[in-house]
Amino acid sequence: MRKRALVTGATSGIGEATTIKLADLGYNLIITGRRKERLTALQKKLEPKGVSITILAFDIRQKQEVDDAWNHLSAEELKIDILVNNAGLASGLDPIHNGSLDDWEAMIDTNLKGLLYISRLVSPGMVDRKSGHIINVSSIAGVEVYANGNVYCASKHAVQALTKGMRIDLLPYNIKVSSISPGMVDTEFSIVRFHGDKKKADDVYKGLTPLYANDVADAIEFIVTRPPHVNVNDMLLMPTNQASAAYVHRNNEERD
Ligand code: NDP
Ligand code: 8X3
Repeated sequence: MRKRALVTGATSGIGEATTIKLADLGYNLIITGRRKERLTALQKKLEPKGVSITILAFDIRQKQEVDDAWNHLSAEELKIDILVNNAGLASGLDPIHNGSLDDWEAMIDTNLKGLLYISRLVSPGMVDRKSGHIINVSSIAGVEVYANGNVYCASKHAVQALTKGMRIDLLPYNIKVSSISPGMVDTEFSIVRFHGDKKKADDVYKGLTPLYANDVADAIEFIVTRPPHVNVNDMLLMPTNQASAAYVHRNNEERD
């Protein structure tokens, strides 16, 4: 029987690339995000591969929406082998004294509370079946703090702490818990961070070759294909042009 994975934030970037990768590996999928039309397009693209794709469109910050979507799943769909907690965002890049409370709440509600809402629903089934794998998409921002990254970095540091806590709590139940911590990945991330300002977003990746969503999906493929006795605790994945959160080399060469 095919295994099933649930990927949050599958409408773009890392989540979309991971969904495609997992479909290629033969997983049935439950894909989530707010933009239903994108989920539907992905479903149409992947179903010809012979896998089943279930769409759940909801705002992960709204607990009631998350619960309602969850209650639509069949008993079969509730058996989730892999959970990829990917949905997330940075909103704004301001010093702490100028920060917007709305931006802060969006990041905390999505990156932290949303991840918790989903994990609280999915993990009991894994515990009952004594198997499962949770992969939390963290960031270099969960390992280092950089100027004006304050609340985004705090939210990803919290993801790192939760990953460790989940691993300890789920240890008796044969459940793997991993995190992946990428540096700069060229997705819609910076467009969202700069509230739709495409020019500012493009400047983030100017003159360097960033990671692409598929590079992160490749790493997630590595994480999920280890043998049963091996768990990848955390994987830090950086562009060659980025040494740390703050040190970036812009060589202006053509991208790979
Ligand atoms: P994208 O903006 O391309 O994708 C973000 C995804 O999260 C979208 O599918 C979006 O779906 C979903 N999402 C955001 N807010 C909500 C919400 N309120 N409810 C439901 N879904 C939501 O960015 P990335 O692919 O880059 O980001 C994916 C993850 O990777 C994030 O957790 C991010 O922090 C992390 N990351 C990104 C890096 C980068 O440089 N790009 C580096 C390190 C980590 P929709 O808008 O349809 O709801
Ligand atoms: C996204 C990468 O460096 O913008 O998590 O924080 S960074």
